[in-house]
Amino acid sequence: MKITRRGLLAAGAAGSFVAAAPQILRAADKVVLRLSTPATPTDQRAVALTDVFGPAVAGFADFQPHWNATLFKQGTELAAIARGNLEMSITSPQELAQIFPNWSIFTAGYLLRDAEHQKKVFEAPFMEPMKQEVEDKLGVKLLTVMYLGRRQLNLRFPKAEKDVQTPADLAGVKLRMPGTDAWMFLGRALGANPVPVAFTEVYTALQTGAIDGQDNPLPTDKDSKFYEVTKQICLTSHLVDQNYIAFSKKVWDKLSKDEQATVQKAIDAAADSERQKQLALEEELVAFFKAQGLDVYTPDVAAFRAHVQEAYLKSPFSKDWPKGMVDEINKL
Ligand code: KDO
Repeated sequence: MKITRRGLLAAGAAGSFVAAAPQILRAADKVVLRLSTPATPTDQRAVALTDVFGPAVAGFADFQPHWNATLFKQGTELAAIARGNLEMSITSPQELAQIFPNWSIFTAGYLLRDAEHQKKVFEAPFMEPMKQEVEDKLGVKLLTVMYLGRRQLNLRFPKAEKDVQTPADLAGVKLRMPGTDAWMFLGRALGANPVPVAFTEVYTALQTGAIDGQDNPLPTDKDSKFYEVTKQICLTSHLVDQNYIAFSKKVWDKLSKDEQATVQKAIDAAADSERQKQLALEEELVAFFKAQGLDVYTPDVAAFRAHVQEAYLKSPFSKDWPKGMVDEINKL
């Protein structure tokens, strides 16, 4: 199913997705919270949701996660929540930007500095109108921010064959990106030739040579075993990647104030636990990948930063960014 911005917003504005939504599911008198995501069950976001979030809300909610995109395809989850067919997902600014162009600000490379900066930005007062618009027009509450990690280039060639120091070295490299405009733009801004591939297809695409490489944070490269089918990791740290926990507003409004507070506390605790684990893994994993025989090295990051930032400032995306927000973000 293709999500169109106009289609979704029209449904939201007319309230039709609310009217057409099926009854909120209840199992044994508990609210059913189905979450759909392409994340694997061993990914730290999944671990935190299963071990921290699920048990904390178990008094009134039956948390039912579906990993590996088995319930909804990557990128179709927001539409499913808006239409009342799903209660939760792990979304991203890249997905939100397809519907609300101002969210593309967070798809820009080299904007957020680190995990702490990312959390401060999500909680900053200037984010409120953006979150409110998503809630009002799409019926989706963004409950918390989850740190996915710093995205790094991960290629099939050994460094001896392809030494990537600057964006020019990526010319012609078929770099897999998730299939939205914002991700594809990031691939081009890095200097590569971006190819859209769903997350669940990346391992095979690397194995068969359909793509030359992909970008993800180190914990994802380990968890999804991309190191088995690649030869180098070039530490560009081009995006401090963030995910948001999306929650159906319709379901939220049916919860009591106490239940809402419990959900919020539980999801924040899950995000905190996940953030600490991802940060620790990012530290540890360089040694792991080297031990697996991969070349792991730092390129000319200043060259990548200059190239990527210039591409964004000149791009049509930046025209939709809320006025002054880049400065507000940098000030935090
Ligand atoms: C990916 O497709 O590369 C990506 O890392 C993008 C993220 O925004 C996030 O959606 C993630 O995939 C999935 O949750 C799978 O880990």
